[in-house]
Amino acid sequence: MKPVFTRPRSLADVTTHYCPGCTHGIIHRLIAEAIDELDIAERTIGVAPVGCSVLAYNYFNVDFQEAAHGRAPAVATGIKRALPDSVVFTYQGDGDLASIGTAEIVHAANRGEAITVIYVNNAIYGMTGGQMAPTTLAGQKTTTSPYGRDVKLCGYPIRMAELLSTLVAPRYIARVAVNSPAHVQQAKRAIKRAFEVQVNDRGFALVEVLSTCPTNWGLPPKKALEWLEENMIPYYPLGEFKVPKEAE
Ligand SMILES: Cc1ncc(C[n+]2csc(CCOP(=O)(O)OP(=O)(O)O)c2C)c(N)n1
Ligand code: SF4
Repeated sequence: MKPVFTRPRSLADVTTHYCPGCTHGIIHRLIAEAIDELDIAERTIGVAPVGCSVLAYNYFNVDFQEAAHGRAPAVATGIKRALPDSVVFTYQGDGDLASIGTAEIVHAANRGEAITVIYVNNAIYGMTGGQMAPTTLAGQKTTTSPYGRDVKLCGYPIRMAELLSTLVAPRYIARVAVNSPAHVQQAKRAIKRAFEVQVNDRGFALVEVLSTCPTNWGLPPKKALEWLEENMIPYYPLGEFKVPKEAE
């Protein structure tokens, strides 16, 4: 019988440490599928963040480098400049990219570094116990905002895809979600496109992926998928914010 669903070659055959129902695993799979389909595994180098995906280097069959918290775009810049034929991607949570690493991502995007950024927004600091992130929704309860995020005190949740889209240099910026089969298909297309932009020498590409954290949201996995649909997507609309023009 012909198998119709197999593990992508670029995804390591190991058990991950992610919590049951966490969608980090789906995003890993989509990245591995894109790498396989573009046949770039031999020249791909991932940059792992600090956060729940700190061990991402164990889960892909490609070369990897660990970066200090938030610094993945700076590390990726160095790798890509030293090895221009490589395909370099960062994998970063919202605490990593939109809080401690805000400067690094804004300047790497503004310089138009030819890297691919996979930005996982789960509206919370997962690894460290569910503290408020810059992306935590207004009124959302976390361990450091037990009465809900007060925007007067903490500001509004940051829409990174829109913010980075105002820069001239980035070529591809999109926001997707992985809470339903249809959204996973869209996410797959966007992630593959973000790698294609780099392979075709077109510069900086970023995909923001809305993801769940059932553990720190205090929800069972299925409810977490619904919470994402009902609460995150209205504030973080899905779509492509920057697309390379054919002539570019
Ligand atoms: C310089 C520094 N500051 C703080 C920390 C603690 N820390 C580790 S992970 C993390 C938050 C990670 O959250 P996020 O990037 O959203 O990823 P998630 O765990 O939700 O996937 C923090 C604050 C650290 N390791 N280094
Ligand atoms: S703490 Fe949250 S983000 Fe981290 S692995 Fe568990 S469910 Fe996923």
